[in-house]
Amino acid sequence: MILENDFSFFDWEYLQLEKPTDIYVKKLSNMKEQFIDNSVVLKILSSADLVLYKVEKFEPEKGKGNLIFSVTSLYPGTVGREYFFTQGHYHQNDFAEIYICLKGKGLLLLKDKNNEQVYNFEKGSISHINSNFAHRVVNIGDEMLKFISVYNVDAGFDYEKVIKEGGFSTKIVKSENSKSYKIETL
Ligand code: PAN
Ligand code: ZN
Repeated sequence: MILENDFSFFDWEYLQLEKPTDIYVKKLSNMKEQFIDNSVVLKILSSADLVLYKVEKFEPEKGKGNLIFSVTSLYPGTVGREYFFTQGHYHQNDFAEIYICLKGKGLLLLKDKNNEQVYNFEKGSISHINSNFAHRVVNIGDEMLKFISVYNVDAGFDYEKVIKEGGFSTKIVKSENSKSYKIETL
């Protein structure tokens, strides 16, 4: 049976989910340890906190086998030389995920215990993220980057496992002339 609650509406002009079941933001203060330069983080936080991204979710039903549709809006900007990114996580359970980029220019970082990979992720990109990989998106453009994700309600978020492994060692920073990005590995 299809219920009224199973429907939502996505505004393609404003790339916005109407009537989300949940909205949250992640700020610099929530992700302090993730950035390379702690002194820059502390300096920014001493005057103001920064919203790095907003997540809107449409999660009609919690029961087993159901899906979540979510839209992430990742602001453009840098902390020191380092571009804004989503925190990144493994899934707690063995579920893959689809990411679809609606707008902007970014990179998708995937990691497991031993390896990290970097992929272009920009308007039109579709990525099927295997359940074994932690995933992070970096905004390397000068406009908001927006992407849809679709995943199982039981996928779960394991941020701790990424931290225990020492975090993502791939860092995306501004190049010396500030005109493009470069990839550094810690
Ligand atoms: C996404 C992410 C979202 C925010 O919906 O949760 O982009 O990123 P973090 O969760 O890493 O802060 C997803 O991957 N869900 O599984
Ligand atoms: Zn995920």
